[in-house]
Parts: sequence; C-alpha cells; structure tokens
Amino acid sequence: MSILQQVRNRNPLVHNITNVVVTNFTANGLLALGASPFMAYAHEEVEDVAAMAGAVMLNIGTLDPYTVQSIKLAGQAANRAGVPVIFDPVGAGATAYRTAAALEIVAEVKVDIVRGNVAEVAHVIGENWQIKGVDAGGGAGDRKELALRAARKLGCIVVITGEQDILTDGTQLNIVTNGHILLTRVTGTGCLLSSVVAAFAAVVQDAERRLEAVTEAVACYGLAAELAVVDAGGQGTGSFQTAFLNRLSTITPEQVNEHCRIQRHIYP
Ligand code: ATP
Ligand code: TZP
Ligand code: MG
Ligand code: MG
Repeated sequence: MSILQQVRNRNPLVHNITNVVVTNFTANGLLALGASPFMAYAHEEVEDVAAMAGAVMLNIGTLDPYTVQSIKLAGQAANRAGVPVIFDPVGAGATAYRTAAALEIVAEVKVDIVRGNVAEVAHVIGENWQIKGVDAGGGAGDRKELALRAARKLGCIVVITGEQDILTDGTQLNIVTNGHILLTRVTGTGCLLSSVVAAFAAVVQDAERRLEAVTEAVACYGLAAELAVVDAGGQGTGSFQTAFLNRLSTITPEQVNEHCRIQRHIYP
C-alpha cells in the first residue's frame, strides 16, 4: 500500500514546535493530507506530547530561548520513546544566534531527518553558503555532495529542497523534480513540507524504508503543487495557496505513482 494511503488510514499525530508565521498553514496542510496536527510548546507538556506522537517536527523559524528549550525537551523525549524527529533549521546561517541554536539542537537531539534549503543544511554542519533571511541565497557548490556530507556527518536522512529536491541517507540519493515555482511565493511551504515529511515518517516503523517514505512525501507534495497551479488558472498566489491545500486533500496514490519524477542513485 502507498505510504500516502497509510497516512490517510492511520491519521498519525504529528507534534509540531514551529514558527508563528506558518502555524495555521501547517495545521491545515496536515489535516488536508490526513494527519493530525498538534502544536505544543510548554516545557511542562512537550515531553508528554512528543512521546505520544507518531513523529515530532522541530522548527526554529521564530526561535527564542524558551522555544529552543522546548525543542530540546521534545526532541530528547522523542528519542527516548523511539519517535522519529524531523528538524527544519529555518534561517540557520542568517544570524549567529540561529546558527548556534541549530548546532546545539543537532548536538543534543538525535535527529532522524533534516529538511531545509541548501544554505540552512550547510550551516547545520558548520559549512558556509550564502543565505538571505530565511531564503536560500544563490551560492555555488555541489548540492548532492553537500547532502551526502551532511547525511554522513549527522547520521540521518537529509532533504535539501529547491528547484530539485535532493534526499539522501548518505548512500542512496534520490532526486525529485516535482514541484512548481509558485511554491516559493507562498510563505511556509518549506515548513509545511517538513511536517508532511514527519507524517509520512510516522507511519513507517522500519527505518530501512524511511528514505522511500520521505521520497514519496516530497514527490506527492510537489505534484500537489503542480496540479494546484492548473486549478488556480493563473489567478495568483492566494488562489494557488487554496488550490494547493485542496490538492493535498484529494491527491491519490495512483496520481503520485503515475506522475512522480524520481531519479535514484547509489553513492557507496
Ligand atoms: P526557501 O526559504 O529557500 O524558499 P523553504 O524552506 O521554503 O526554502 P523550499 O526549498 O522553498 O523550502 O521547498 C519548499 C517546496 O518548494 C518544495 O516542495 C520544493 O520542491 C519547492 N520548490 C522550491 N523551489 C522551487 C523551484 N524553483 N521550482 C519548483 N519547486 C520549488
Ligand atoms: N520568517 C521567519 S520563519 C518564516 C519567515 C518568513 C517562514 C519561513 O517559511 P518557509 O517554509 O521556510 O518559506
Ligand atoms: Mg520556499
Ligand atoms: Mg524553510
């Protein structure tokens, strides 16, 4: 059975510690897909919520010291409970504080999946890449090699998104070319993708199958955007955002199977 169908059947609880910009969009996107969003930040409860969740998504988009501590507590509780942890290092590299927080989080929490733009992923492993606020700068360098280095250094799956999405566990490397430029004109589409990846990871117990699950999540998301562009009929980004949520709720496993564009490589 497709992993998308398993998400719809099992309605996994996804604990999100995310940013104030994208909270509502993330909750609605997860609901549209068939998952169950839960946003919880209080130090008094984050460990309980993380331990009961199917997956935990940690995002530093509008971080402050309290939230960074929430993230560490939730991440460590998820680690103890064997719950997969997804980290979105929004804006790592943009300020010294953000970079330091991202480095602390990956040092103190065993992260299973990192999803970010190319510059954020570079800064999470102490490398340099041009960044402009929370958006990837231009930057030169080999994105595939960077993804492989990051996956090997962090011992986790790394997803670098952009025009092409690169996903790797340090040996297998998949490239997904579904998606649409309009995704870059709506805030929170990267953050929501991190939560969608969490929902797919939640229903796959076997870590060996996790890269395949994440690849299906990214292809499904990109394809939903392509279909939404057609639905929105050139009316602009507001209509696209609504059409995109509609497509997340109606996209079928058959459509994903037929229209996903995935290249698979091995880097032994
Ligand atoms: P950034 O802040 O750099 O935009 P992000 O966290 O918003 O990063 P993106 O890289 O924008 O994350 O990825 C979000 C979604 O947008 C992914 O599905 C990705 O495939 C898609 N996407 C990003 N850039 C493009 C593009 N140029 N063409 C098509 N799809 C894109
Ligand atoms: N500022 C701080 S967090 C945030 C902005 C605009 C949202 C970023 O969302 P995404 O998904 O990385 O575009
Ligand atoms: Mg974007
Ligand atoms: Mg982002």
